[in-house]
Formats: sequence, structure tokens, C-alpha cells
Amino acid sequence: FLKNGTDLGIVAVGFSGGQCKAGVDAAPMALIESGLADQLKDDLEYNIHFDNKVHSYTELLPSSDPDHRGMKKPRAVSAVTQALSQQVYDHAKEGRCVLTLGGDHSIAIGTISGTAKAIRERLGRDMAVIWVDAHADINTPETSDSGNIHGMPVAFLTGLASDKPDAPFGWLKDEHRVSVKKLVYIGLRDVDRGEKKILREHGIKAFSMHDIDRHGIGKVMDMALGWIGSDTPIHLSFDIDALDPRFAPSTGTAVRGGLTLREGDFIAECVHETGSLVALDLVEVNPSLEEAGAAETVRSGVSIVRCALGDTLL
Ligand code: 6HN
Ligand code: MN
Ligand code: MN
Ligand code: MN
Repeated sequence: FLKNGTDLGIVAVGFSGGQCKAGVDAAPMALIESGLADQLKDDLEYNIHFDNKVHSYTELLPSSDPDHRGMKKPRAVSAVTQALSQQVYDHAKEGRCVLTLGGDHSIAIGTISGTAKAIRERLGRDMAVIWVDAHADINTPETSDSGNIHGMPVAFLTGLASDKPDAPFGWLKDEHRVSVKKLVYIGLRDVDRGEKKILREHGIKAFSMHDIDRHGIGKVMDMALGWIGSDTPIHLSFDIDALDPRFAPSTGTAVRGGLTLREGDFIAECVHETGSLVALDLVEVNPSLEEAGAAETVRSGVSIVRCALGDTLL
């Protein structure tokens, strides 16, 4: 699906409503100012489709947004992800790979639903999702302790959580969803109790930091891609907090004991090598959290994106 020199859609999403810390909405601008889009065009020779705009969807945000089933800002997250879903769909429907720069991880409700629908229509195929993260983000509204929706996107995208048709997330339909069988996690190390139960009960494939220590990242990627099977379209959703805070300190829910930058880049390179990457999210970079670490975190994010889109050493 993806070769250097082909079409790439970019969507910049300045949204932070899936969690409580300000600043993650400034990430797309920081990533773009560091030259990311230009590098993808000049070094990797993509044909870029980008409206040169960071979307904050302010016109869609409700004036009143009381909690719903314990979720914080449910209508804001719903409105933004529904609009984003359409934007990503429009790119993917044209056969473009889609790069989305977040934003907190709640935006994956929009990106993955948009790609899943477009890939079904265009190729008649179900896609797989590789979720690289310290966290599983698979809480249902009922299992979540925080009420933050960035800890729930996978539950909504797999149908483990759903809303009534007239409720905030009622717009998500089967065409937007992905199967728990086609989901693979890499990098987990802070999974809530209710989430562990969900992962176990549904037999969801997950490679924790323990698995990476035991087998090495090379073997883990062989197993992860083997589980998905060759020739399956892949959406890679990369939370920068998968990286160890030494390499990505500026993020809202940092957890020690994570991936080295090289391991993160390697994951991205392996996904690129499959030739099956149809979409990529980079989320949870928050340049305002660590003055000293912001530039480092942005640099790590740029590196991950370049590797996923086919930057090679040789
Ligand atoms: N992320 N499991 C915690 C929660 O609030 O549900 C943390 C979620 C973190 C989400 O990093 O994208
Ligand atoms: Mn996440
Ligand atoms: Mn995370
Ligand atoms: Mn936790």
C-alpha cells in the first residue's frame, strides 16, 4: 500500500479534551515547526496532502458538557473524533496513507474509525491495529477510574464499549470498528485492573515490556506481525509514552521502564517494511510539560514518524 514517493495525507489535530493536562494540543505545531512535513516531502519524497492547518474544532465544542457514564467531556471528544473520522476517511478513501498528529490518544477514536471504514470500502478488507503504548487504553466508561477518554479509545473502537444511538458515541457503527482479534499491543507496562481482565477475557495479543526484555524487540516484532498475518492493512497508533521518559519526558502520563528510542524506531521500521501501513497516529506529545525535555520529545516523535514512513539508513 505504501511506498516512498506515493500519496500521504496529513491531519494535524490540536485537541486535549481526552485528558486533563493542557498543552498536548500544541504538539502538531511543534512537530511541524521542527520540519516534519518538509522532511517527508523532501527526504522521503511523499506527495503530501495537507491543509497546513492545526484543527482545534472550536466551533464544534459544546458550551455545556456534563459527565456521561463517568466520562469527562464526552460531547467534546465525540464531536471532534466524529469530524476527524471523516477527514481521515476522505484521505484513506483516495488511497492515501494518513498521518495524524495529535493531540491526546482519544483522537484515535476518529482516526481508526475513519481508516477502518475506508479500507473496508476500498479493499473489502478488515484492517489490523498495532497499538504502541505504555497503557492499554481499553477501559470502558465503567472500568475507568479517571473518566479520561484517552484511556478508553480501544474499548469504543472494538465495540467492547458502545453508546446508545442518541448518546455521544452513538455515531460509531460496525463499519468503523476493528476486531479484538486484529489488535496487537506493544510496550505495555501500566495496565489497570479492569483492563487486564478485558485483555485476558478476549484473548487480546499483547507484548508487554516484560516480553520485550525476554525475547528482544526483533522476535517480538516477528510475533506481532505474524499474529496479524501478511498482506493485512495496518493502522499504527503510536503513543509517545511507550518510549522511556529518558527519550520522551514531555508527555502527560509518563511511565518509567519503557522502550528505548531505537526500539521505538525499530517497531516503526518493521511496520514500514511490511508495505501494509495505511495510517499512522503520533499522540500524547505535550511540549509544555517539561521545559528541558520538550525538544527531545518532539525529536523522538519526528524520528518515529520518519521510520514508519520509510526512512532507511542505507
Ligand atoms: N494514554 N489507564 C489510565 C486511565 O486513565 O484510564 C491512563 C490512560 C493513559 C492514556 O496514555 O493515552
Ligand atoms: Mn495511549
Ligand atoms: Mn499511554
Ligand atoms: Mn494506571
